[in-house]
Amino acid sequence: MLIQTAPRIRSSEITPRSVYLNRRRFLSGSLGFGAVLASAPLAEAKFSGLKESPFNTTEPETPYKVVTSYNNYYEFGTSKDQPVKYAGTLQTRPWAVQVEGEVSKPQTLDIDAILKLAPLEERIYRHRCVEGWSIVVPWVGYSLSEILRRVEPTSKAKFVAFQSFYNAKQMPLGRYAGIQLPYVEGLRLDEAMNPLTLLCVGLYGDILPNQNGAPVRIVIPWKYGFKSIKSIVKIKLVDKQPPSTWNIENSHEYGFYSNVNPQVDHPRWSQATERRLGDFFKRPTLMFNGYGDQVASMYTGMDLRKYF
Ligand SMILES: Nc1nc2c(c(=O)[nH]1)N[C@H]1C(S)=C(S)[C@@H](COP(=O)(O)O)O[C@H]1N2
Ligand SMILES: [Mo]
Repeated sequence: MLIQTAPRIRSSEITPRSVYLNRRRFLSGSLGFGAVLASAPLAEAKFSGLKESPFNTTEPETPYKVVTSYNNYYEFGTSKDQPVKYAGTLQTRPWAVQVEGEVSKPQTLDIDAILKLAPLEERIYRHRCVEGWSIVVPWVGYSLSEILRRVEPTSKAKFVAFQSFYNAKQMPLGRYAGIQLPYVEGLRLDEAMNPLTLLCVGLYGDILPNQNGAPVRIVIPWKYGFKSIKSIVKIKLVDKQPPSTWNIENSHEYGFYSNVNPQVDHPRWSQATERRLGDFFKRPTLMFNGYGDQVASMYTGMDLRKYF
């Protein structure tokens, strides 16, 4: 499913990593955006010695500037240019994530414990938004399964429910979001345990900017972007399919599974193609966003039109 042509020599292979990360950020920040360049921290990126992941795509990465200034984060405004302007009010310390529900060892994990729980990897994933655009992002994190294993799910655990932080003072635009907050999402347990499902704490070798879901989010590369819930404070293992924000708002248009599928159109537009941000031409969208080898077997025998 994931067809890779001639291996691309990444600059990371010929340049010391810290130099490369800073240069990459510098370059991506300098594409005509002087203001951002001035404010971008050019100091050493926070994470070093990141493990390379076998799941990395070799497609060109979307510039840092684009990934961090064209966002979807309704708590900080409903248009794509608002989160970068308004997410500064989010307080990411102290921060804890409660892991509870159908588990033998419930835990409240402080963000600093989360950062040290397992070796951090760089995961360069394609990310496909339900609205038809896509990006390639070098995320930082580790498999969510690392945390789920440690809390020991009971035999009743069938799904995982996630909840974002919500605070009206820090997120004054939340009341105009037009969706119920806090933002909630969910996965089937096997989807949550899949090694591709990332507990994400950074991008481009650095910590997550607030607008991208600081200090910790989930990234699920074979599903539409709205499944990748930001700024999480709760992970609850449950026995029934949990509610998910866009399904609550419009169950006709947004299903629970929301696997990227070029054959199942959104009621109001086609999902057959996508525009990679920065590209002029659209490209075909791949089944499971190109991650079929890793995930298709989880859906054998399921009617993906019914479970869209
Ligand atoms: N809490 C929360 N999480 C969220 C959203 C949101 O509005 N609130 N938007 C989702 C959508 S629709 C997308 S496409 C991705 C965007 O992630 P990015 O801004 O890092 O690219 O975040 C998802 N997670
Ligand atoms: Mo999205």
